[in-house]
Amino acid sequence: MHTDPTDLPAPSRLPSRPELPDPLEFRDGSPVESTADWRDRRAEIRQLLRQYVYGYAPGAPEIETATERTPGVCGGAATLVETEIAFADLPPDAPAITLALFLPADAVDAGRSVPVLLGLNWRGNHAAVADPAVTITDTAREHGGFEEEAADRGAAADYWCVEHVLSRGYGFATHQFADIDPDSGDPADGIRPYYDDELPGPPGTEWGVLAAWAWGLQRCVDALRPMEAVRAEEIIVLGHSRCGKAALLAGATDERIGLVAPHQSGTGGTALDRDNDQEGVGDITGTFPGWFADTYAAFEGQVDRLPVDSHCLAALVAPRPLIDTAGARDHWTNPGRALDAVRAAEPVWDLLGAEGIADDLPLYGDDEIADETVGSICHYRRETAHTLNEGYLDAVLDFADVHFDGAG
Ligand code: GTR
Repeated sequence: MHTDPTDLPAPSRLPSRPELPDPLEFRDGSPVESTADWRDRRAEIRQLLRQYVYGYAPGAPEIETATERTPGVCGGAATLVETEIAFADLPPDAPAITLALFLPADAVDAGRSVPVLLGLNWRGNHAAVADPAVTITDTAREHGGFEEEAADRGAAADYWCVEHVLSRGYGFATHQFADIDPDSGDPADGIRPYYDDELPGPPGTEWGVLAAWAWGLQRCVDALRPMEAVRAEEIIVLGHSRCGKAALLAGATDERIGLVAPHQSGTGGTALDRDNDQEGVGDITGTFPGWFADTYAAFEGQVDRLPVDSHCLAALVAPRPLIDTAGARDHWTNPGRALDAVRAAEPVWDLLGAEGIADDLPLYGDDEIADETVGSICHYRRETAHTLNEGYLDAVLDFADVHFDGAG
């Protein structure tokens, strides 16, 4: 089901289809009727998303890791494992990832492995907790809005709630997105230029920043999975806003990721492009021209020509669990069209024999997230604007408790 990318039509030559493309129908109109068919349709959707939305990314390079372990972090609640992830095929001065993994101390003491929440951060790993053991990287000093150490350490503590996550029996892993791409608007910055020659598509389909971040998250998965302290099948990828878009793309295109949790991811994330009266294709590609493949901007004013929409991206997660979280007052991310997307993706879970939506969605506020209330798909809202907090993290972890054996 891989078409030569040069054989795919330019956006203006794609047929207009105002209704959502059916994830269970091939481009040629034939139906997807079996798991084997879905493998082919999945590959087709993946390629269409690459070609017309996010751009083609390179394959997985060999990684080189160097790890440092510090027990007794966060007042004794955590062991910190910092891993430098470099790419064997790139020169030594090329971008590298500094991944901070916080493990619950009691699990480490008992020799127990844990599920891990993995997310991109904006300001640097040291902003996630106030403990001085966390390295302040050069990237953070250069790109994290760094001002002074005392104010910066733990500046995002109420956002990530790391100690709370650990108290629930989960590890927390994070790296700053600027390690891979600083989001400066200059395509010459970050990792992308190093792989220019390896991308399979025609001009205009090269990976954008979101695809680069997603690829970087997948390299973190490469590094985390072999770690004894990490349950390799129970890595959750979570991200907020632009990082939520990257998290969804990473989780959708990497079946090693055990659970996918885009948060307030909006356009380019879970929110559909069709009938989206909030952030449109023209808005997002105008403000952030580097985030997507160049082809995507051509759909401004003609989203009906997109052969995929965000429900197709969500469907690639199936049959794995997906929780989409949204702020009821976060209008720009269009929670309504995100909910429509997960609903429209559900038939893929059904086809694969997994329960999709169990109860009525959305779940809201203190609604219980438990075996009886959720299947493999959840859409959950809180009464907030654009932010991440403990309430959302608890929803994700409650959902993970349902799907992972004996977490917590
Ligand atoms: C907004 C953008 C959104 C979202 C957000 C963010 O300005 O329009 O798509 O990505 O930024 O990442 O903060």
